[in-house]
Amino acid sequence: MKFASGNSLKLRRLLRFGGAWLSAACCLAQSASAPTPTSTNIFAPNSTPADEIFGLSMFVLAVTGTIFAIVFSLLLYAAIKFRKRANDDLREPLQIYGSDQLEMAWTVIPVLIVIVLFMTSARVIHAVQDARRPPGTIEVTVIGHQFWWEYRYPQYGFVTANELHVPVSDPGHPTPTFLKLLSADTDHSFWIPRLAGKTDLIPNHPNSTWVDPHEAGLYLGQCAQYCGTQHAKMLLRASVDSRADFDRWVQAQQQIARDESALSAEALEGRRVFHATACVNCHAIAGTKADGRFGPDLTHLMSRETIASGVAGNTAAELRRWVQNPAAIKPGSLMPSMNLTDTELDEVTAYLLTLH
Ligand code: HEC
Ligand SMILES: [Cu+2]
Repeated sequence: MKFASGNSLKLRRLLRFGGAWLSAACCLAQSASAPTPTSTNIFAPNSTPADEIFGLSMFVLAVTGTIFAIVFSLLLYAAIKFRKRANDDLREPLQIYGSDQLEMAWTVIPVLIVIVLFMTSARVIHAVQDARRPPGTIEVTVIGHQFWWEYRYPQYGFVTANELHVPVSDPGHPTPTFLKLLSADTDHSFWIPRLAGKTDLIPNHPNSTWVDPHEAGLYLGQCAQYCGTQHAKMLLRASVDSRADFDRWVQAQQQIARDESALSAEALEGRRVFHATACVNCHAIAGTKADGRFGPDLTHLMSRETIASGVAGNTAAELRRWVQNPAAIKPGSLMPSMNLTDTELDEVTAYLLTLH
């Protein structure tokens, strides 16, 4: 069932305009150095769960808007028609007690309206929560951390961070991505408005949601649950890739063999510093001794466009600035400054730049 009718098309356009303003405000939250983000417009859904929720909210808005218009017009009519006039005789009007028809009407009609709203909501909740997983479904485990996202792809055997990749889902041959939502510390909320509704990540209570984006592109979102100081800088980035691009990305993420003889002297020195300091306790780099899980997996750091959950562009300068003092970019971040010397910073940065 689709709720959009001719009239709601106009409404859709109007809301899209309003939504553009909302999302413009939202984009300001993105750092100027991050790549150009695309819309986070909640009125431009592009995936089945987001479509369903959008349709339902338009339907509810239409019903409640109609009630509002009727009640407000009657109120206005009564206030004007029966206002106090100059020649008012100040006598009470005729009092009427009890009308079976009226009382029946204002009991039955609201009950019917509530039933309709209940049924349509239940239908959407069912469609979103109990969706079947067709063959070819991608499974991703999303783990919310203060203040970044961990993405595990158990089917493919790798872990990445902060930039989710999912394939486009062709409605004729759907390949949705199901997300299992977990938290490593406190409550977070996964919300990419154009893909699906908000779903919380709660410690010890696995939740799930799914997306089947209809178009390739970059979809942005935001942790929607206050989870600590840097909640506002816990941005979500989902890259929706064509099937071929997605497969290429998966293959690249699965690579662990790296030829360290090809590293420059500076990068080798950086590698030594990295492995000699606490970096290895918090970060994993597949194929090396670094297997920390407290911070983002850095195996393919350079395959990401941003660092620190979308807050800064992934460039040599930002990486150096980040390692020197994470709090300068993200106050309250749980990565400490390691007080490296300038030379060590240059070396570590050179090493990080080799993690393709
Ligand atoms: C106590 C644990 C801890 C230590 C030690 C640590 N980090 Fe981190 N690191 C983190 C956390 C947590 C984040 C995510 C911060 C955020 O986005 O809020 C992070 C983020 C990063 C990022 C950005 C990754 C991304 O994809 O966003 C890089 C690069 C990085 N750390 C490098 C290093 C280097 C190099 C060292 C050693 C000099 C180091 N870290 C030491 C915990 C740590
Ligand atoms: Cu959060």
